[in-house]
Amino acid sequence: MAGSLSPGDKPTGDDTVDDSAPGDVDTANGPRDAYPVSGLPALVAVDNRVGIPALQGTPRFTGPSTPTNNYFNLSYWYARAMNPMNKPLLRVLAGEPVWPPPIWLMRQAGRYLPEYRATRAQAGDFIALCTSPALACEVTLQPIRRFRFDGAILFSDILILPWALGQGLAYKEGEGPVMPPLRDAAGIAALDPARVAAAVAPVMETVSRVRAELLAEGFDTTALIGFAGAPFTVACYMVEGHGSRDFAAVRGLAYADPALFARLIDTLTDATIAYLAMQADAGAEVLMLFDTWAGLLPPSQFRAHVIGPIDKIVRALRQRCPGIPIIAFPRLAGLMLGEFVRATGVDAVGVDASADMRVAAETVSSSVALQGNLDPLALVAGGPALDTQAHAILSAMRGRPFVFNLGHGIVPQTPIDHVARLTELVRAG
Ligand code: 1CP
Repeated sequence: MAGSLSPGDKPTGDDTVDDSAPGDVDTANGPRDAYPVSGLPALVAVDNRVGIPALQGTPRFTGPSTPTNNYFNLSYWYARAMNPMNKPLLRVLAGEPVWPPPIWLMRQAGRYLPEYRATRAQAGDFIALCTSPALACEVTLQPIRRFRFDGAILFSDILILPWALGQGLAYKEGEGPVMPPLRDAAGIAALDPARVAAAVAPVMETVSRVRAELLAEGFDTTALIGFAGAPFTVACYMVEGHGSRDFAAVRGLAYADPALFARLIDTLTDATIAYLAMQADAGAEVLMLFDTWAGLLPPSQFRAHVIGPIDKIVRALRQRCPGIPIIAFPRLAGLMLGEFVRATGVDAVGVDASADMRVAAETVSSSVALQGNLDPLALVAGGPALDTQAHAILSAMRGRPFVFNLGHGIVPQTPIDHVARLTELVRAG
């Protein structure tokens, strides 16, 4: 786009402004130099929850390129990018049945991308990657540059919060996260909420950078998703000390010492409220809670340790960050899905691949968006299996607020061209 002012270009004064859409960029050529918008992250943070009235259709100034005209166009483009109604994900989360539906994929940044593996190698350690704003911003944007997803999810991990509370954490190659198991009152008392803000400051800087960079690279329809693990799932790793199939230690502790377990869940609930509010202040436009292991619990425990804390988090965030949409993913909730949504009042619910989306649609009020639920292994398989599965989800969801996603995270062996095929197919409606 020589001769035009596009989001990543620095105006030189001798550009002629063409009439291409402000968001048009040639993403195939990779990132452009960021437009020098000093102070933008601060602006983003302030404006985030205010929104700007609909500007769609506002004519773009197409006269000669002068600093004033370029400023006009840049302001228009900025206003457009700040307008939530230009972002299909935000429209769906506000209850609108946008079609074709927005799409993003859980774990969309990760090992299936060679550029992720390169940045990961550069960072060395996984925690170093999560706490380096420049590198974490880079890996957040990598899948957006390839697929222009409608949601960009902050690159971090659900275990950064317990790490910020003071629990040890390491990521071992081929083994996943490991933490010293926390199973007694002294361990829980040692968790220190006062150290969280300083420990997660780099994550907040990443949020602000990603928000500014999305704008600078022309992704003005992509919404930034901040996230945390839900208290039960985070407690699973903290008590067990590592991943597990059944998390027997945490489930056992919840029965054996309910008061102690409640103290852990309460500490995590309060810390999660603060952590998510910080992300909203830093520029996240959507907040998501991952409750990966919710489905391990029988109904009474599900109500106590999944619905209870998430309800408290949602109510607190409605007060502290009014207007910010909240998605929850209570994986394998099964027959508890409807009660979960009614009791927590989330704006959208992530549905795992075990659920039939038609049944989910009957269970959940049509004002609440559904998100899901393609089997990640159908994405690995590609071909007719992928097409058939994706079309079945689309036809079940047509006419209601819906966000296309996987039923769980993308796996490392996923071929990149299958992701490209899926985005094409979903965007064809
Ligand atoms: O590079 C590597 O080898 C590390 C792999 C990795 C990645 C890419 C881990 C370790 N975490 C992440 C990023 C991550 N994790 C994101 C942001 C990126 C994105 O989505 O694009 C998010 C949202 C998470 C969330 C997360 N971490 C969850 C909830 C969602 C889910 O997948 O169920 C859970 C359970 C974790 C814990 C965790 N962190 C990492 C691993 C390998 C695991 C799973 C451990 C296990 O139980 O086996």
